[in-house]
Amino acid sequence: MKRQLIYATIILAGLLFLAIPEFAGDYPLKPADFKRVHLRSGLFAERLKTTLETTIPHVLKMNEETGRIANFEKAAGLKKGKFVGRRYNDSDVFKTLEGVAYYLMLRKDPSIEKYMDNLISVIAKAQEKDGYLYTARTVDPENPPPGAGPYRWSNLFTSHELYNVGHMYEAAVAYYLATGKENFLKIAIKNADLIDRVFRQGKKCAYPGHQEIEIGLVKLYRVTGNKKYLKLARYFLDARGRCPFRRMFASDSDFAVYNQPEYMQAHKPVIKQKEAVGHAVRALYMYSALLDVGTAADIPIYIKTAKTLWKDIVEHKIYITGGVGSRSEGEAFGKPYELPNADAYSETCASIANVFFNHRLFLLTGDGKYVDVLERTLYNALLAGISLSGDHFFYVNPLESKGGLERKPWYSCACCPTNLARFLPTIGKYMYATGNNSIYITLFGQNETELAIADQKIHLLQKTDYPWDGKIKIEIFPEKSSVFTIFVRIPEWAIGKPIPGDLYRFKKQKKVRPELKVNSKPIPLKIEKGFVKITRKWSKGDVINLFLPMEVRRVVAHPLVKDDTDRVAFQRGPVVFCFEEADNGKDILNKVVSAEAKFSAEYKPSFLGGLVVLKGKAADGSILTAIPYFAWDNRTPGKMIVWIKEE
Ligand code: FUB
Ligand code: ZN
Repeated sequence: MKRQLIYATIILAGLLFLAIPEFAGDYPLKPADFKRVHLRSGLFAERLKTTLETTIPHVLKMNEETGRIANFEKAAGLKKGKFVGRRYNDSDVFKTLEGVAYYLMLRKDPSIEKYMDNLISVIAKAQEKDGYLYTARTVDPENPPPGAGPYRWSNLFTSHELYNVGHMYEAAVAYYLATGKENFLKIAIKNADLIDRVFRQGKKCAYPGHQEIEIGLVKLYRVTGNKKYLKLARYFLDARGRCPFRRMFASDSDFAVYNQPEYMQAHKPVIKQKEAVGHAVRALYMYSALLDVGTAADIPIYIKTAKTLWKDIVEHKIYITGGVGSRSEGEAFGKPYELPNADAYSETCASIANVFFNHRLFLLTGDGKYVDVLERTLYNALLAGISLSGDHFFYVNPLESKGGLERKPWYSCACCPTNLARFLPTIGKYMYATGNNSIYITLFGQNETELAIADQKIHLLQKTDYPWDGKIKIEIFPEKSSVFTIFVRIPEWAIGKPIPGDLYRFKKQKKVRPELKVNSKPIPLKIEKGFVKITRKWSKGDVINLFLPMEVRRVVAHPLVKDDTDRVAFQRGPVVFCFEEADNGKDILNKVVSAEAKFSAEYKPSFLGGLVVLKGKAADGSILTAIPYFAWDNRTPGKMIVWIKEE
C-alpha cells in the first residue's frame, strides 16, 4: 500500500511538470445564445414557459422548505440548529441558483435578483475565512453528517466537498454572466483558490469521488482567464486511476459496488478508459470535462478517449429513449446490451449529462451524429423526467411500469429536480450553432433568433410544428446580402437508423425521403456528417424548406438485448411512444401488436398539452393507443410499456 502511494505520488509529480500548452483553445462551434432564441409556441416553448413560471419557483420553495437554504444560514451563524439532510444538499441550492441566473437572462425580475443577492450574501457568510464552503461541516465541525468524513477532505470519495462547489462555480459564472455582478464569482474564486492550493500546489494526490468540479473549473477559467483553474481541472482528471483508491465503506456487504474504483471511474487513468462503467452521472460529467479540458488545453488524447467512450455508450448502453445508466445498483452503466425495461434506472440527471456530453462533442466536431443522440435523449428520457405541470419529477425513468410509479414533487436526494431547473431554461442553446462563417441548424422547433457570424447578424425564423409535423420553413434575414454557409441537419432517424450504431434499427426500410429546398428550388440531399451544407449568397427573405418524413416507425433492438426480444418500440420523428393503462386498460402489459397493423398518427391539440397519438390494432383486434413517452404519468397513474410484444 505504502509503495503504491509512493508510485502514485511520483507519477503525479511527473505530471505536474509536463509542459501544459498555452490554453487558447475553445470549441470551434459556439452554441446559440439562448437569450436570443425566442421560443413563442410549440413544445419547447411550452416546456420553457412552465420551467420559468412553475419549476423554478417550485424548486426554490422546496430548497427553503427542506432546510437546504437554512443550512447556509446556520453555517453563516444567522440561525441556530443542526445541519439538515444529506452532505450534498448544498449542490441542490447551487444548481437552483444556476437555473435562476438563466431565468434572469430570459426575464427581467428585480425581486428575484434581490432574492439572489440576499442569498449570495448568506453564502458568503457561510464560507469559511480561507474559502472553504461546505455547510455540512461548517455548521458543526465536530459532528458532520454521515459520509462527510471527520475533517476536511478526509473522505473525498463520498463527501461531495468538491462536487458541491463545482456546481457553485457553474452558478456563480451564470450569475456573473446574467448580471455582471461579481458577488457570487468572488465566493467561487476564493474557494477555487483554496482548493488549488491544497490539491494542485500542495501536491495532494487525490480526486473527488463525484466528478463535476472539473466542469465548473473550466467555466471559471473561461470567465476569469486564470489558467490555474484549468490546470486544477486537469490535475483532478489525471489523478483518477493514478492516485490511491480507498474503499468508500468499511464493509463490502451492502456496499460492494461503491467500494470498487469502477464506480467512480478511477479503475484506470482516464486516458486508458475505453468502456463506460460505473455511476453514469459521474462518468458523463467526467467525459464532458475531458472535452472541456482537452479543448482548452489542447490534449488530443482526452478527446480521443471521450469519443471512444461515446462509441461504447451508443453501441451498447443506451436506451431507445436516449436514457443511460441502466443499472440501479450503483446508478451505473450496465454491461453491453444490459438494458432492462421495468428495472431500468436511466436517471434524469444522467440524461441531462448525456445531453451535455453530446453537445460538447458536436461543438467540437460539427458532426450531426452527436445531435442525433442529444435530440433523442432530450425529447424522450430527459423530458420524461418532469411532469407537464412542471412540479413533479421522475428520478428514474423505466421503459415499463407495472403501476405504482409516479413523479414526485421532490426527493430527499433532489439532484434531478434541481438539474432540470438549470437545464431547461437553456434549451434554446441547443437549437443552433455558429462558427467559421457558418450557421448550423441543429434542432427544429418554432422560434425566432439572431445569430452572429463573421461581421454581421443573421435574423432567422423557424416556422414549424415539429416534432409533430415534419415541415420546417426557415426564413433568413442577413443584415446584408453575403456569402456564408448554412448547415441544415438531416437527422439520422429520417434517413437510416434511430441512432448511430447498430443497437437499434427500423424494422422496415423507409419509403419517404427528406426534401430540402432553397427558395422553392430542390437542393440535392448530399449529407456529410449529418448535415447538408448550403453555401451561397444569402439575401433578406431567402427561404429554406425542409421536409422530414414523419412516418410511424417500428424499432427493433439488437438481438443481444434480451429484454427487447420479440418486441418493438414505436417512434415518429424523434419521439418515442409508449402505451399507457389510461388509454389501453389494465391488460396493456400483455397486449401484442399485430405485425402488419398500420399505426396512424393524429395531432390532438387539447390532449396532454397538445401532442400526437398513435392508434393501431392489437393481435386480439382491440385498438391500441400510444402517447409520447415523455408525456406518460400525467393522468391516472397506471401501467406503461414502451417495448411491446409483436405477433
Ligand atoms: O451524488 C449526487 C447525485 O445524487 C448524483 O449525481 C446522482 O446520481 C445521485 O446519486
Ligand atoms: Zn439525479
